[in-house]
Amino acid sequence: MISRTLAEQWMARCLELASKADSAVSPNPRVGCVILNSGGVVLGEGWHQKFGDRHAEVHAMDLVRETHGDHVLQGATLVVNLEPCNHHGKTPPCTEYISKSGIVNIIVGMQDPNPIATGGLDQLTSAGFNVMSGVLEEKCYRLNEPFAFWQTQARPFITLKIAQTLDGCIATSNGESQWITGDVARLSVHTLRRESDAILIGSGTAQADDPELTVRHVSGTQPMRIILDGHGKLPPSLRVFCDSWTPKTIAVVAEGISPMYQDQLIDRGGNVIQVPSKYSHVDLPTLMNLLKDQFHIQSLLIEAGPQLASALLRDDLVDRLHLFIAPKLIGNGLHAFQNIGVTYLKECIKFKGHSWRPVGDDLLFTGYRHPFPPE
Ligand code: AOF
Ligand code: ZN
Repeated sequence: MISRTLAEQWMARCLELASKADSAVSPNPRVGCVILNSGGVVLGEGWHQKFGDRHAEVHAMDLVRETHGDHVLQGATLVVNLEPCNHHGKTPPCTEYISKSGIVNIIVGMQDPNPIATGGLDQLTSAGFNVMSGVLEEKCYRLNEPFAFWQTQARPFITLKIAQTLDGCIATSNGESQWITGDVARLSVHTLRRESDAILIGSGTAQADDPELTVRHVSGTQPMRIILDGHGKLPPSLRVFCDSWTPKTIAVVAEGISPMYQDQLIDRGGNVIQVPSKYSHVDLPTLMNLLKDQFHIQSLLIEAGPQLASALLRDDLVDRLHLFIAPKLIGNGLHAFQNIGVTYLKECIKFKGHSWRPVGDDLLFTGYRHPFPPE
């Protein structure tokens, strides 16, 4: 068995491979796998590419066999960020495939939170494999936190994305907001989008920016586009209501509202859903439950203005915050947040497991609301 330090290096590679997956794998997890020979040299790599397809471990083993033949797996090490599955789902259990392969060492990042598929580690341990587990466990968990959340929660895992200046402004006082952050940060937003099942914006953002909400700067599966338009007042000419991705558009209006774009959007394959409102705004918790139940959305990226961002925080509907900070000042501009329910310092909304990463000229803060290990 290789050292823990080496195992961590290969696990980091598994996470890179897993990150190639976009929402095409949803609601399944993002998984990458590396296979090493008995001398610790890499024989092959695989990743889970599409819902219903081969699991990462099987993909990697198949590639090794095709390239080098069956015999090279004798005495090999398999590294994977998620516990190999132990169930008959759309594919047979990976544990079975591994057991017949000649592999002897298994290195795993995290246990499978899916109660139906877990048990692989115990199974492999009792079958006599050398097992090393919990390698880069927190990183593995954070990569698949939407998948873990999906197992127990009634709504999608929600990521809030904000782009602001050093002094917390997302626009000037006359509403100018394009662009606060630089090119590199804007590109990385497209990567965040391609990792999500759906992107949601409020009517203010839809009206002001007329965004396409595509992943055009990176290749990948187009996520669903959800437009919050409680009063149904947005113009039918907005791109999300008439471009080639309209089948991926869901407009959300309050109960009893039929917006002008309704027929046009439905004819083009899009959706209009009515959600009960509270204090003249669409009830966000109800909407979120519906997005899971009806549209099977596991990870939701919200690109919000101040009203929506603040409402989400008040309703405790933010699980991860991505905050881009540009090295600029605006002064008297529009602030990212309004009332978020904090009066006393002890009530501040705090983030866990956070990181700060330079992205071009800007800085990206990523923080989580839920602890690791999960409670
Ligand atoms: C994946 N890809 O690489 C791994 C998974 O219905 P199935 O047969 O595709 O099984 C899905 C479950 O298998 C999934 O929820 C997870 O618990 C487990 N592992 N799934 O899609 C993979 N390793
Ligand atoms: Zn599997």
